[in-house]
Amino acid sequence: MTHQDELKKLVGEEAVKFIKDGMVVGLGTGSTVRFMVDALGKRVKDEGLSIVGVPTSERTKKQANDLGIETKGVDEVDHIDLTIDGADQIDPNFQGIKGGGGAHLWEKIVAINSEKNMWIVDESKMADQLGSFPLPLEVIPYGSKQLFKRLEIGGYHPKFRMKNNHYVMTDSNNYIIDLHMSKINNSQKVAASLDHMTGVVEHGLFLDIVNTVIVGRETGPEILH
Ligand code: ABF
Repeated sequence: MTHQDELKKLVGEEAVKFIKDGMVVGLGTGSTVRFMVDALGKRVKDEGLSIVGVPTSERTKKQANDLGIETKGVDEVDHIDLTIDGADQIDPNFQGIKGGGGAHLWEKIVAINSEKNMWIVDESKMADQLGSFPLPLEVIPYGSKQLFKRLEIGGYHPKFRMKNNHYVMTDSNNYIIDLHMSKINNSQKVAASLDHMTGVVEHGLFLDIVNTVIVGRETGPEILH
């Protein structure tokens, strides 16, 4: 296991301590969350912990179900107590970029419907400023090439996310365009401009959403509120 994976496992296991019997828990996506769901499955199996998981991707749903964790869709529950998710980059104001795993639309839907949000990250995700991690956009395929041109003209440095020469498709069968902006000086302004672009379904700026961040460090898990 790499050092980074050890830090991911550390925070994944720490996060599970915050889950109480009877909770409805949003389950994020990504490799850090995979460690958390494994630890959660162990508690369900060993302690009979009774929770309902609300997955943010088909991948997470499968992992949870395979571990015997009951899951329901976001529209099948009347509330979500706590969502635990990963992140790609977090700035000192707890603003984040998510979507490196291609799941930020469902992640944001679950997050905004959660009473509390927690991000679990290894220390490499903490940054002084957002932007060096490319900002993901989920876009409707129809018209995406025209949108791409508008993003280029707008100085967003767009790139279609491809895998083996095919467009990466999201769980909602949309494309992803990553914006290589290097620095995001005003995240609220960038979010507002992207929100109004026809064809953009959702961007990966998660602003004023998270309540707690658990950072995996050499010295152990650092819990930030
Ligand atoms: C997910 O966590 C995504 O939004 C983000 O890309 C990912 C981070 O991945 P990892 O935990 O594998 O670094 O929520």
